[in-house]
Amino acid sequence: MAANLANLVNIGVIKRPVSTEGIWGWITTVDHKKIGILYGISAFIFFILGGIEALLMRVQLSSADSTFMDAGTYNSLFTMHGTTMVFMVVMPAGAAFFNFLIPLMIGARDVAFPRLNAFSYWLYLFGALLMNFSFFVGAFPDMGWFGYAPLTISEYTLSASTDYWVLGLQIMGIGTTAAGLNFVVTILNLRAPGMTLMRMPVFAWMTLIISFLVIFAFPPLTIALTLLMFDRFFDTNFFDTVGAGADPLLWQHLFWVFGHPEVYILILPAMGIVSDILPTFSRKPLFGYATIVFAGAVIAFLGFGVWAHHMFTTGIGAWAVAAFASATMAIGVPTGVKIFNWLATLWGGTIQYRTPLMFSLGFISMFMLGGLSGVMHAAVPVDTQQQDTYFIVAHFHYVLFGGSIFGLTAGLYYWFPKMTGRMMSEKIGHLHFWLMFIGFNVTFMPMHILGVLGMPRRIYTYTADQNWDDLNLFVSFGAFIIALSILVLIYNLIVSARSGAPSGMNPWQGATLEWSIPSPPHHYNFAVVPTVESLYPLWDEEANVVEPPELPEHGEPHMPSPSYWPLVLAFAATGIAAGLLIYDNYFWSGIAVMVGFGCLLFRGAYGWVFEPLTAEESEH
Ligand code: HEM
Ligand SMILES: [Cu+2]
Repeated sequence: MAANLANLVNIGVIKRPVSTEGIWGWITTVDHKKIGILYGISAFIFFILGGIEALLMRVQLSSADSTFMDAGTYNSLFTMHGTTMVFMVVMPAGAAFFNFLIPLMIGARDVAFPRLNAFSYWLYLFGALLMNFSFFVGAFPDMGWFGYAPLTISEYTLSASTDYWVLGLQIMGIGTTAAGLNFVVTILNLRAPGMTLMRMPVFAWMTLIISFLVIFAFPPLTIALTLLMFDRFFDTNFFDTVGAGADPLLWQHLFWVFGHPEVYILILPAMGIVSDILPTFSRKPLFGYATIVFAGAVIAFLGFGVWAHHMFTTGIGAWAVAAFASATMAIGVPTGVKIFNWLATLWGGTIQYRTPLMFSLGFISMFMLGGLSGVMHAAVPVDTQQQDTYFIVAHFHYVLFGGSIFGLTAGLYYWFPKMTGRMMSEKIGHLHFWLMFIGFNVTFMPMHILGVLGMPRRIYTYTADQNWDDLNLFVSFGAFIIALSILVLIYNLIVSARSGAPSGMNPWQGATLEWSIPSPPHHYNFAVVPTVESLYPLWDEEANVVEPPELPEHGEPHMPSPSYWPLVLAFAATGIAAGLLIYDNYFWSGIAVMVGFGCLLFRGAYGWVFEPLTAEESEH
């Protein structure tokens, strides 16, 4: 029955593609490694875009009374810079590592739902492109990355800017939620024989925890965005505080119930990466593996109970403030525990200062500073002074850039050989590290002082008599050092991908399963699924060398064929969103576009469901 239907679907329509080569191989891929690389490249391109937005802002702020840009442009730049960095850079960069690594680390051939995985990627890409498309129609979003009410309702938005923001985020959110489900199922069900939960690499643990965070944190955001969509397109009044007397805190609660867990979604991948890198370069097991794992779980759990620390000054009442302040201070404890564990791992180790370790050390030190200023905001009287000043801007860049970006960069240097089969240059890597480390601190350290001097965040200019100009010039200079460091990274990536020294299977003498197979891995990952007996399987082997096992007699393992449907579905979903944008100005055209793409969506879902597991042409 199913086979007949499948044949029906394939008659004369699109057949399940076979080839994994060339550009179509990438577009139709369902291979987790390729999807991971697609995520990585896309995130990197958006990183450059978000970086350019930051540089433009820093040019504007480098002197008092600057007229380089007007206030409206500045609003758009900080909004899109923040939104881009959070949703289009750090999250997908984390996803790049989950995708590439998780099946390799747990000894699986792919994720549980390979087509769903491709679907998540395309939704991310199309959602991000849709939001950025607003630039070309003069409607770049401009109400801040957390979109506070009532700034987002139609009366206070001159153009469709907020529409693009809402719809773009909504599309990306569907993809992220699907990815969260995919990775929970993958990690719980596809581990190799013998790999108990407590034998998983820490990165796999953090991925599992993040996936749960995504599943529970995204629904409040989805709800908030849906209500806002109703306000904007169908004239409801959920967030109209001025005209209709709506509660201004409704949006803030919904957003931060999502938003605080979100910051852990942004930092836990880096914590996982660093926890797996430190043992390799200190040549000893991670200190307190179980503690690090449980601390991660506790952070995630408590992370749902601290959201109102973003709302201390909104008048939520003394008891609420006290409870959220205490919960926020409590969350510092498991975080501190992790830092001690990392330091204890290094203690007494045979330390090799290779580039991945340098970035890991940068991560630990900078993230710690960001964590400390975070605990300062947990003290309510202090926060009341610091709220909306540059002290906050300094704080979150220490955790997001000093933490997430440094940790992710460590991962890039560490696993680049596995992805490409080539080593990255150590010399250029060290140069990159020192430029970025110095540039980062020159940029963001003085922002603490500017904040204490009273400089508010999100202002596009200031007068000379405030005496903020010297420090601001210094800060902007630092931003260009960071930009230089990124150019060095790009150079290193290109040169190393072309002509880096061949890496072999296990260039760093790593201990986890991904290092037991060729670099880059075969499309089926493992010729024979390994059996795992400890947390560091490769360190159990004599003399640290492992041969990839021979292929079994029946030849290469079967892998699912590529598919068009994930792309088609994601494209249709984005098309419907575009229809909604058109509907606002051209009612019937908008309806027509939505119906058209709705049909495509239906067709895509149908094709997806009845697609055979492997293409007819592929040999069985
Ligand atoms: C190239 C280095 C970077 C520079 C020079 C930079 C600079 C800035 C500046 C000037 C602002 C606006 C401050 C204001 O007017 O209030 C800002 C805001 C922000 N940045 Fe960055 N940034 C950088 C990297 C990052 C990274 C890597 C992330 C996150 C991963 C990030 C996340 C944010 C967020 C969330 C905001 C707040 C936006 C808002 O207020 O709505 N930034 N940054
Ligand atoms: Cu928070």
